[in-house]
Amino acid sequence: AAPRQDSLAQDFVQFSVEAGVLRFGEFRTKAGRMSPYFFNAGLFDDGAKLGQLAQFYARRILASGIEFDMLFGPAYKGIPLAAAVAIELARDGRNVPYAYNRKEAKDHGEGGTLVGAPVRGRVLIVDDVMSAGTAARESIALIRAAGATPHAVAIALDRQEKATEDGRDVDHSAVQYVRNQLGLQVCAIARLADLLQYLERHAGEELGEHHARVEAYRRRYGVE
Ligand code: OMP
Repeated sequence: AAPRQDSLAQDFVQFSVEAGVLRFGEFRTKAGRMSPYFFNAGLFDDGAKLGQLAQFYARRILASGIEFDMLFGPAYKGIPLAAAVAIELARDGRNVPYAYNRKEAKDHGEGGTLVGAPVRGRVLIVDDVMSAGTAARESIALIRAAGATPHAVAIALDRQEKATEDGRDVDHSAVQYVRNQLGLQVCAIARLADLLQYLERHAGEELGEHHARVEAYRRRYGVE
């Protein structure tokens, strides 16, 4: 049977393609893989796009049933994300505190300086993309060091690919690691599977031509 279509995810993939955030070509990922697609959340670069993005996050977060006391946005890309999602959640009747970190402090070995609301309770990390999971581990350590509980992660895109450990591919994805080993809940607006479904829906069009390359990438680096 064909997998069920997730309409929020489909709408989000379409929005990302139209905004030029999700692009097709040849890109080198942080883990050094040559990817036929790349999601650059920094290109949600005007008020309207950032507002729409925040609506997608808020809808996914509220529908997930994940419980949280505050939001945390990891520097740099997570900062506007957490701020925008906090505004959107407040509009939806769920006003929660938010905080973020400075990167500079970490360079001086001070363990990261936190800005915004006091970091306490169950913290929901708002980030852009999870590939190998490096960024998530850093945020988790910062939140623990502040004496709070890293409880969940909300991301825009789960690339559903093998995480790396000491430069080698392992059998689980970063999201699976964060969920199963670190015990955090994770929700993603869209996943690689949704992107593939979107490209399949556009078979015969220009967009559909990327399906084979993205599918080949999934076979090589993807997880179930
Ligand atoms: P990990 O920290 O290894 O999970 O990789 C996530 C980071 O990779 C993101 O925060 C981005 O800096 C970058 N990235 C994207 O933004 N979009 C992608 O499609 C792929 C990556 C990536 O390099 O893997």
